[in-house]
Amino acid sequence: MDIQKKIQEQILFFDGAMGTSIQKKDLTDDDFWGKAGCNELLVLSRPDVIQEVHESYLKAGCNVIETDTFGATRLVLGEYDEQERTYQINKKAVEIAKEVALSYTDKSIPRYVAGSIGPGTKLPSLLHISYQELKNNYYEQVCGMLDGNADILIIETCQDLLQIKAALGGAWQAFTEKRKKIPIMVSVTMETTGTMLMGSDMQSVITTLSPFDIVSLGLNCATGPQEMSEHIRTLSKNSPFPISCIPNAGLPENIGGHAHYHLSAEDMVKHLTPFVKELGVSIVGGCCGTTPEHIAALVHNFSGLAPAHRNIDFVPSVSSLYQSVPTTLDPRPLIVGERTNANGSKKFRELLQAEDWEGMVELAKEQVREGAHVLDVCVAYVGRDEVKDMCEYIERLNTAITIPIMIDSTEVNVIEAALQRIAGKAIVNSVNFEDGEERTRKVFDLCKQFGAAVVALTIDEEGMAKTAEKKFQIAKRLYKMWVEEYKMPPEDIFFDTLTFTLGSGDEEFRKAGIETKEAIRLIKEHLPGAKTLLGLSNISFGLHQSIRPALNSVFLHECIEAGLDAAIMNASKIQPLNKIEPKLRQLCLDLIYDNRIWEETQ
Ligand code: THG
Repeated sequence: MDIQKKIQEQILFFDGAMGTSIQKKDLTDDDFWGKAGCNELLVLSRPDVIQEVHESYLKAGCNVIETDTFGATRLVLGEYDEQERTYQINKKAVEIAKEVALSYTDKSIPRYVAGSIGPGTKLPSLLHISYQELKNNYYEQVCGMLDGNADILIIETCQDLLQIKAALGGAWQAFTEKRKKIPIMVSVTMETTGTMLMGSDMQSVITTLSPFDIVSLGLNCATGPQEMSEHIRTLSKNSPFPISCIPNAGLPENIGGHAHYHLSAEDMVKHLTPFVKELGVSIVGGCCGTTPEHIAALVHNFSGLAPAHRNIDFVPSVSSLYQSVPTTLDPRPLIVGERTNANGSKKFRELLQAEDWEGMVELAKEQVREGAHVLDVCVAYVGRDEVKDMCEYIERLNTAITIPIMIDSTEVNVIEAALQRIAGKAIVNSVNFEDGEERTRKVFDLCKQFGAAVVALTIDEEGMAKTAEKKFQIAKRLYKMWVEEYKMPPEDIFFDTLTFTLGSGDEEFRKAGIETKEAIRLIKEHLPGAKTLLGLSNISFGLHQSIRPALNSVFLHECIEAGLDAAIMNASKIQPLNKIEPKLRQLCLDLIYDNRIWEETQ
């Protein structure tokens, strides 16, 4: 039976602990070829032991056994000087598991082998390792697993969202090269602090992983089921994916220098029952300290059950490493801070020239305090290396800033370098059809690979669209490519219906505001799910500083009425309408709507 179909219909049972089961076997140094602690080496040195562990869980009735490959990456094996066996260990581990699983497969109990992919020992968000090197590690591991014929992959015990993206990237590279795709599960570890080790809360996990093609999202390790309760509740309510729950047999207690796990099989059943019967958890199993007895008890109590129905309220959002932010806020708009832009802020430009990275981080933080929900980041500056500057800055912002990042660059390689350093779900600003479809495809490829949202400008081969209808037609073309060709979520594309300034006085541009506003309305009406965004200050370029904030504020209000979701702006300069002098406010409206009463009466 197709494993994905199985998850929809029945509870799927994973096995219990591998590591703690191995510990109980009292193996000698020789069993590990002198590399005690390198559990993955047993696949080669003592395959019979690994086989026994698998068999004990299959006898307990589980459907899925996990391979003994948790630390089988070049990097971790390298700590035992066994890196050259990486591919071999992964392939062999799957083969061992497959052979045992097949011998236990019959029509009544389907059995599968999941390639276990652990977090490794280095965190990319802490700059211990680069995204690319980590991705290469996972690529090699997954190649071995695919050649061993694994049924599914589980990226588990995840501590850093960026590490998950590297694992997904490595897996897809292997799928592409081997022309073979298998389902991927992701399972994160929530510490007793209530977040992942890197500080991500459950909602940021959901948001960051939501664009990816994974079959389930859940929790394993660190704690017992009780401590997972709030997180499971959050997943149940908000996650678009089936939920897995693979807890330890309780919180580990240190007894005589050894970790001890105290939850009995009955305790485990008791705590997991509401997860399955009320919250719709559909995949269960055990992590550290669990035994075949624990798994047998789960199977005994939950088999034949259909997962409980969930009323999922998925809120389209973007995320930093720490927090998720809905992209349609109430009240609108989503404020995208504009001051971390080398073209748009003199102060930022000077800090960049002085390479005062801490000062630049401080400017970012200032905008958070001023009320920005997302940060637009542009470091393009003539005579400087944009890739290098983007890397320096993003590496700092990733852990220093609590709000999501919008990467503002026209260069594909700059966008890629930034995405490799952002743990959360970012927004890429921007794409358009000015140079045809090829460049847009390059950026969409990156968005797909990193699970990023995108800003799409209403510019095509003929230039920047001036009328509402033309802006809408270009948006429709971009939407089709994003949604139909790239199968990306419609709520992850933001259309920027770019306005020309009303400050030029040119006859040609007097209706620029009206056209932009009307285009927003058309997009919100006809392109389901799509978001809209504006670089607000464009409307008042060239006008005197005494009127710019007022015109920006009035125009923002008008566009929000038409359905605008987000604005790149200076949060500290926006004025509430009732604080703008009525005469000035009317002047702004007349300017926006091209009411020529001033000309006529003067
Ligand atoms: N759409 C999208 N992205 C964009 C824009 C857009 N990115 C860049 C820009 N436009 C938005 N960012 C800014 C940043 C600053 C200003 C305007 C837009 C600005 N700065 C002051 C000025 O020029 O007078 C200077 C302030 C200072 O030096 O401190 O107005 O439209 N998708």
